[in-house]
Amino acid sequence: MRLRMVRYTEDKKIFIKILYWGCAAGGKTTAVDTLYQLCSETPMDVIPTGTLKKIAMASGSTLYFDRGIFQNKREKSLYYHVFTVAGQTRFGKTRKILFEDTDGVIFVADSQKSRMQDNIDSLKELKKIAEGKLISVIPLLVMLNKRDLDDIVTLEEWEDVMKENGLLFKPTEPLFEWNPIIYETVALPDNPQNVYRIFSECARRCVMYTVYGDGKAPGKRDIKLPPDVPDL
Ligand SMILES: Nc1nc2c(ncn2[C@@H]2O[C@H](COP(=O)(O)OP(=O)(O)OP(=O)(O)O)[C@@H](O)[C@H]2O)c(=O)[nH]1
Ligand SMILES: [Mg+2]
Repeated sequence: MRLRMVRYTEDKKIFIKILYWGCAAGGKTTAVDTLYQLCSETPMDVIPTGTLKKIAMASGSTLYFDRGIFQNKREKSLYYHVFTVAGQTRFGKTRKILFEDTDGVIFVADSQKSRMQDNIDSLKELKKIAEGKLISVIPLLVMLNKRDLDDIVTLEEWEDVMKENGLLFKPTEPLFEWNPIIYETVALPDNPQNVYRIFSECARRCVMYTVYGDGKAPGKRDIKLPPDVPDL
């Protein structure tokens, strides 16, 4: 594998950094908690190593970040460092630092209509910090979370937000095939929806960008079959 973005350690371990980003109380910590639980209890293609580290306030809201490490079961040298940012507006500086060296982003949007402006502000902040690298260099996926609640936006309404922010390409545009998939999710552990699927797709895209795109979104011609991408 030709690797640029992801990091090696001396003992040949490969680390991929996946960041959950979004406004306060959107469900980032819950999603990673549930991911941990799912991968611990059911045989999945990744396993958590150690416990999930959470630095939170008494309210449960994240103060600095959460961090979990997952190992790919087939490619045992491949690890995923999973972080969540602290979503409260006042923690902007911490979020900027945490963004450094990120290989893939999962944007967690709170589906409730009342939270739309907060989601949009958070998306714009992410765009600014990413300096044009989203999708072209850093794969992006979206959790449209809390689908179990009432008074939520439709998938189409969220697609419009993505289009308005230049994050959803037309079929004629080169990055179209790497458009962020918008997953309708429930992050709560009792009846989770799409929590593992989105993580798995993000991890897969990070590896595809690295192996076939030399750290960028690969073009169709760059992808040679059969892919030597670890099966996630
Ligand atoms: N109904 C519902 N509630 C959810 C869902 N996901 C998270 N929550 C709830 O939303 C609240 C906030 O969740 P957190 O995971 O702490 O949110 P966060 O994005 O980490 O927030 P910050 O750390 O402040 O950035 C908690 O009460 C969760 O139980 C969901 O899919 N459905
Ligand atoms: Mg949190």
